[in-house]
Amino acid sequence: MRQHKLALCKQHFLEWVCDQTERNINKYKLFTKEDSVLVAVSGGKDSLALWDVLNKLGYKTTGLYINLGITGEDNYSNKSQLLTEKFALKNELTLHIVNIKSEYGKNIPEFSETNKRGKTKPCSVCGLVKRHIMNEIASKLDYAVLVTGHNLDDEAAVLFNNVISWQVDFLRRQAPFIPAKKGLLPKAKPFCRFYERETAAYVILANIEYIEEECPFSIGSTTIQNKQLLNELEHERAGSKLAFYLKFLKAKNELFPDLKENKYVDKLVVCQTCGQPTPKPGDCTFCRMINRSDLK
Ligand code: Q46
Ligand code: ZN
Repeated sequence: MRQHKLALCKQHFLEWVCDQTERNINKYKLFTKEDSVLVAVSGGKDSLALWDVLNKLGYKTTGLYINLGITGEDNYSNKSQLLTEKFALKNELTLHIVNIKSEYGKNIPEFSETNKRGKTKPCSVCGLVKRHIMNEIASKLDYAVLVTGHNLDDEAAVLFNNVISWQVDFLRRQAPFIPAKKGLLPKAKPFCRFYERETAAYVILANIEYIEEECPFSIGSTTIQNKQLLNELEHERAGSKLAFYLKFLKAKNELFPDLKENKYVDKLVVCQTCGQPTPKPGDCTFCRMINRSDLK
């Protein structure tokens, strides 16, 4: 690992990932061994590696898998659900499964087709649906925190995108831990300092079966382009991706001296249909999408 000036054998690498995860959890005060933790699992390497590590470290975890109904050549959603179920069974862990087609009548591609103003990008619909379901399940079942497998490459790509378009509100909100407020469950990213190569190495060395194919909708996305650019930079200057992200976290207090106020969260009200937080009175965006007459 050029970025850390470190080389480890298999056994020590697996231990290193567990130790570093524990360190991140403590450093960013994400959660404790007493908290019930809901892990959002997609069947991909990051979320399965995270669930495995948290389980090994003795945290109280339950998985949440959302079947998005994405097919493509490899039947992406069904395959990833099978692998997630297999992992849960092997490790005797509880897994909640939500199938959006059975629950809400349409899958992600269908939701993205049926919009009054024309087609919406599948990833926008998908993000909205996932955020809604994750927050709903976590609050209903009383989990203390929702954790996701976002790694350093994901965080650096989002940061890069928000910087080049100066999305100040998004920059303000980007952090390894987002505290609870007004019906929004706390969210934590214990893997935010791991390179994608490190989580990939972890699943291979720990013998975890995961979905290797990417979601067909991710091909050519801005996030993937940003990741490629950052990988080129990383290739020239090892450690630059980590420095970009960590120095941003450090600079945040200076950039946003009023960081404790969160204008977005302060404005939230309760959705009249589902009871989840929404920025405007009435129905939230999710309920509007589900109830829109052209979807029936
Ligand atoms: S699953 Fe959903 Fe991603 Fe596929 S449709 Fe886009 S957002 S690319 S993490
Ligand atoms: Zn709602």
